[in-house]
Amino acid sequence: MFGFSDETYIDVASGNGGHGCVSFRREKFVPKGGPDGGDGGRGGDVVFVVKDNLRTLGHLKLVRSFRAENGRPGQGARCAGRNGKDVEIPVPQGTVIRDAETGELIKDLTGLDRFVFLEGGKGGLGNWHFRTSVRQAPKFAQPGFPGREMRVGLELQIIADIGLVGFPNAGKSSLINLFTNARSKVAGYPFTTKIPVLGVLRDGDQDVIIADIPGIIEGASEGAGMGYKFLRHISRTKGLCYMVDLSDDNYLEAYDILSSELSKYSEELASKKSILIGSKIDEDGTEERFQELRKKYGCSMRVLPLSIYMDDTVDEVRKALLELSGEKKEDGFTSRMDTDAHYRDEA
Ligand SMILES: Nc1nc2c(ncn2[C@@H]2O[C@H](COP(=O)(O)OP(=O)(O)OP(=O)(O)O)[C@@H](O)[C@H]2O)c(=O)[nH]1
Ligand SMILES: [Mg+2]
Repeated sequence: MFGFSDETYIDVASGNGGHGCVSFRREKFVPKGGPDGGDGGRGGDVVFVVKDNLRTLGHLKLVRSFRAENGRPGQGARCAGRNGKDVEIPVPQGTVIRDAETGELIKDLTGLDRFVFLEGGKGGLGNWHFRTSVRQAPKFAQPGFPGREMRVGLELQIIADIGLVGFPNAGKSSLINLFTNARSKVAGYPFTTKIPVLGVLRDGDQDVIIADIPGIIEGASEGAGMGYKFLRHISRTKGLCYMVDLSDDNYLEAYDILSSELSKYSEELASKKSILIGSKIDEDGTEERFQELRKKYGCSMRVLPLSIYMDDTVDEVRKALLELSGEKKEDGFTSRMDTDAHYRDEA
């Protein structure tokens, strides 16, 4: 496999069982009541909960330790101790759990809602369990059973929701840096981006993953420029965001060239839901060029202007990206989060 992966490790511990209680009944006129120590409560479990709105393991890089509550000890009058609360660890669909030491696969959470990973220790029995005809006053109870601790590795293959497609220098990396946590290199020369970069656009509790791939040029399918092998990283996206540089003289042909290179790679990719961005609308003379672009393509897809320096265009593009990913919300916000997603290419 190749692609983007996210990984981290966390320390988890289930709760200890509470100790059984040693106690004797005390009532008026009953000087030596029988044993009545209650049982200890169960320790809480470590539970992985699969959340559809999560798309990366970024949130587990901030909090790395998860400990379930211990069970409470038993009490007199045969009162059982309270059970410890489970600790729930939210993870995205498709997360894989490994032993952090050996790397051995423990569980693939794909398709599951919940997975009880470590059970809490059982509570100890109170002393009233140990009364017999010859031992009417047991002065001992059972200790609680310990919980388990473990360091686990978590791993996730990430599939981008939106792929950015454009000639070199069109402003793709500037766009991903604007809307996501990514820090893709930006410079005024072609092929600045040499390997794909992922960024997470956060909208409320929804993650939208955007992939910035190296620029595509005419003939990429025959190996020109950096070729088109990077297209496979956007082949499973929900939609594409084409970018055309309005300050470049090829602004009216750019989309056709890009889309034809994509269809040489895969018709399915070329026919994905798309939007078209005319970038650098702050440059001189680009307004008229943008109107031409919209006239030419406006019937077949959404065509929007963008300048990274103009907030109104930025807001519109952000909304369009959310819509394209199918997860639009009215008043979302962007926050930056640490994904540390890294790129692996074994081909
Ligand atoms: N005036 C203006 N310049 C922009 C805008 N967006 C990007 N640029 C500039 O355009 C140049 C290329 O931007 P990048 O974001 O690196 O372009 P890219 O598409 O990622 O380029 P490659 O990685 O080479 O394919 C940089 O000098 C940016 O500063 C914009 O909205 N307005
Ligand atoms: Mg770039």
